[in-house]
Formats: sequence, structure tokens, C-alpha cells
Amino acid sequence: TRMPTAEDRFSFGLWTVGWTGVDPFGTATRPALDPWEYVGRLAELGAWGITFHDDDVVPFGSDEATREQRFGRLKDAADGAGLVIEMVTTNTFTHPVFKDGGLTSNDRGVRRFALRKILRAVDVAAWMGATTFVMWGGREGSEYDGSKDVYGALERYKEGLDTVAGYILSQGYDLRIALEPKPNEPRGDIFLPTVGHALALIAELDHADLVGLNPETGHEQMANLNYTHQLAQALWSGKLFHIDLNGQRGLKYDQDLVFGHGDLMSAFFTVDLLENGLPGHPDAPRYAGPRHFDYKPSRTEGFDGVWASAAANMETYLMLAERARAFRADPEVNKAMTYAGVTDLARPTLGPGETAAQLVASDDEVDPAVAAERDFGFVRLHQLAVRHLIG
Ligand code: GLT
Ligand code: MN
Ligand code: MN
Ligand code: MN
Repeated sequence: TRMPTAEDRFSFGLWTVGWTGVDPFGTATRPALDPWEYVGRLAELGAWGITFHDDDVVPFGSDEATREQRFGRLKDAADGAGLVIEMVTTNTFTHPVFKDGGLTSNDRGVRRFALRKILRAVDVAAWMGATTFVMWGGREGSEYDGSKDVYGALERYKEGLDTVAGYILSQGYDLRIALEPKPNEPRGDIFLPTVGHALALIAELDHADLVGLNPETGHEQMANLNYTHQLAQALWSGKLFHIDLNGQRGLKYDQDLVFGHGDLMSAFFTVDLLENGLPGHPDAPRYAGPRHFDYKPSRTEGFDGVWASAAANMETYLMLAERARAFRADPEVNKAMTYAGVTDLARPTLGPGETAAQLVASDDEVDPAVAAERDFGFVRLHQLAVRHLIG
């Protein structure tokens, strides 16, 4: 596979390569470097961009001067390495003050604290030139049903998002908000557990245009959902603002494996969608944003392993992109797709101007017994995908 280049628009969270390996059962297995120390190496590997939480760069509670100095130093390092800071986000989950959430904490003082922290991170995002502001509400949720007024929590979530979006508009920032769903972990149940839930909340917002999604592979898979379908629905809604690519194997804790190291077949179709768009819909919205990786280099790895795993994300993506292109270009695949009726779904079910009454009265009804005999050939089509994937 060729080396990744800036045109591929691969980006990494500083918290990914910067993860020290702390988990609920063990302490760090690697030292933390300063945030700017990750930048040069990512650029060398072929990344185009970086992303970060406010607290990844400036320790929680730092004074104004420290913020200016450290954010400025990171920006200089990114500029120097030719890396774009494409997205910035806020940490409203690590500090114990957020133990019952930020925007939806039962404690109003905490809610005000969280909202202020988010708004200050929005200013940082604009300063860094980021165009996406991710909001992952990892602590917004509960363990005990009786402890949370869910109606009120959704009202407060909306209030918070309306306030942040209104602030972005009033400041004239070129920024869009991307909500990141997750079903559980660290909370027993997290609000906005899936893409669908987040879409439903967005529809109720005052500035819905400014708010979209940042779906993560493993998060949707932790809800036993099909990640590629979630991406497709977000695209259909015009809400696929950003993505977090990684790997997950089944219903267990959030693994954050390298992209493709979980469900490889699903990763193939994710890349097929991102690179080739929806079959039969040349004019449908396409994802044009960064290919952002949100993974964790396993805690068994030293620094060599950290960089090898960062490279692995990009290599896997590029290999899958090559194979997905060949898949779509293969005449046998196109024949199988036609046979399967894949592109026929693009045709409206009613004729132009046809009414429900006309449909009921029409005499072109299929014989259900005959239609039921149709062979769709889905398995053969899928095997062609397997052939392209394995080579
Ligand atoms: C945290 C989480 C990720 C989110 C990050 C953005 S933070 O690492 O596990 O899935 O994308 O807040
Ligand atoms: Mn994850
Ligand atoms: Mn995560
Ligand atoms: Mn994520």
C-alpha cells in the first residue's frame, strides 16, 4: 500500500496516541508526553490533522496565562509540522465534578460550570482554526433509573446545545457541532445512546442546522448496530459532520481497537460508503470530512507499538479503499448488484403524479406467488465482496 498523504485527510485525537494505558484495573504502562511531542511523528506517518480536548493540552483548572501559552505552543507545533487542527472538543467527563454529568448533572452549579467550560473550549476551537466541535456526553446518563429525571435531562441537554450553537452564531465562528452517541461506559446508560437518538434530539433544537453527528464505529457496535447503516442514515439526514473510526469485537467494553481490527467486513463496507458513496445515488450527500481515528494503542505496546498502531489505522483504511474501489468497478459485481435489485431502490415506488387511489385501482399488481419466487442473489454478491476483500 502507498504511504498516506495530506489528500487522504487522516486525523488523530491527541488522546489516542497519547493514551498512557490507564484502565479500571491497572495503572499507566507508558509515560505521557507533552501534547506537542506527538505532532511531528504523526505528520511523518502521513497524518493530515490532529484533534484534542481542552484538557489534553491544558491541565484542568489552569489559569489564563497557562492556557494561552500551552494552546499557543500546540498551534505552533501543528503549523510547523503542516498539520491541521480540524476538530476540538471539551472534556466534561474526567474530573470528579462531572461524576453525575455536565450539561445534565442533577446539580445546577455543575451544569453552569460545564456549560462555561464548553463555551471556553468553543473559543479555543475557533482560535485553532477547527471547523468541527465534537460533544461526547460520556457522563450524561445514570446507573439508577430512580436517580434521573430523564425528561428534565433532555430539556437541559437541549438548553445546553442551544446555548452553545447560539454562541457560535453570535461570535460568527465557522464551526459546527457534532454529537457523539454512545450507549454505555462510563455511565450505566448514557443519554443519546445511538445515532438515531441523537438525530431525534437535533430535530428539537433551535439551531438544528449547526448540529450534526460524530458517529464512532465501536460505539454503534456496542449497541449491536450496523455502523455503516448509521453512517448512511446520518448522510441521508445531512448530518454526517465527522467520524470516529476504530475497531470493536462484539458486545463488551469499549475496545477502541485499530480500525479494521474488529469487524473487518463491516469496516470494508464503511470505507466503501465513505469512498464510493451510496450505490444508485450519484447525487446523494457524500462524506467529505476528515478520516478521523479514535482508537487506543493497546496497553501492551511501547512507543514503537504506539506509532505502528497509528500507521496501521491509515494502512488498513487505504487497503480497504483500494479493494472497495475495485469491488465497485468489477463488472461481475455490477451485474450481481443489478440482479439483486440494489440500485432499483432508487426508483420511486409510485409513478410520477400517481396517487394512492390510483395505485389501489391500478391493474399492474404483481402476482405475489410469482414475486415470492424471486432469487435476489445477495449471498453471491456478498461473496464477491469477500473475494475483493481477501484478494
Ligand atoms: C473519549 C471518548 C471518545 C470521544 C472523545 C471525545 S473522548 O476518549 O471515549 O469516544 O470521541 O470527547
Ligand atoms: Mn470508543
Ligand atoms: Mn471512546
Ligand atoms: Mn470517539
